[in-house]
Amino acid sequence: SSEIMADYDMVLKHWGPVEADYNTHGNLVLTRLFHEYPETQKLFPKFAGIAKGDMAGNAALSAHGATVLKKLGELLKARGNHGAILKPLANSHATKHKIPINNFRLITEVIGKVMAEKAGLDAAGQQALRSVMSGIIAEIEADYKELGFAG
Ligand code: CUP
Repeated sequence: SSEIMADYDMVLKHWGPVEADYNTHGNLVLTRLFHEYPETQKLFPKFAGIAKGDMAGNAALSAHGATVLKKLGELLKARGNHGAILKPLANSHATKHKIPINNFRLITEVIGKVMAEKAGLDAAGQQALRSVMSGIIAEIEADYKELGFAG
């Protein structure tokens, strides 16, 4: 358990540049997610019609990307003590947005790459992010199962 705390610390050490501009980094994350994994663009009906070339300037995309990164920031800062944050997120993603669980793994990879380029997260830091997210994703998955969402 001190290992996972070191992982939280390593990622949090590079969070400053991200939280200094959630909109810009959020847009970068979702634009890249939709370019690298085009099927993910269909998950959110309000984004399905945005042309690839228009993503960088799309305010709705920036706003949702900011939301995603703010949630991740809250989870990181809670350092595992995140039941009250994660449960409602998992519930809404199962019952309202219906986001299959693998998409959380895909967005984790993209966040790692964006943080590498914009916040200096190195290979060990990206591995730390994967470790932190793997625990969080396992909790989301357990919730999905309880709710009967195949995910
Ligand atoms: O909120 C929201 O919107 C979410 C966020 C999160 C959750 C959990 C964890 C972390 C974060 N989201 Cu949205 C998510 C996602 C998306 O958008 C996409 C893809 C995947 C995931």
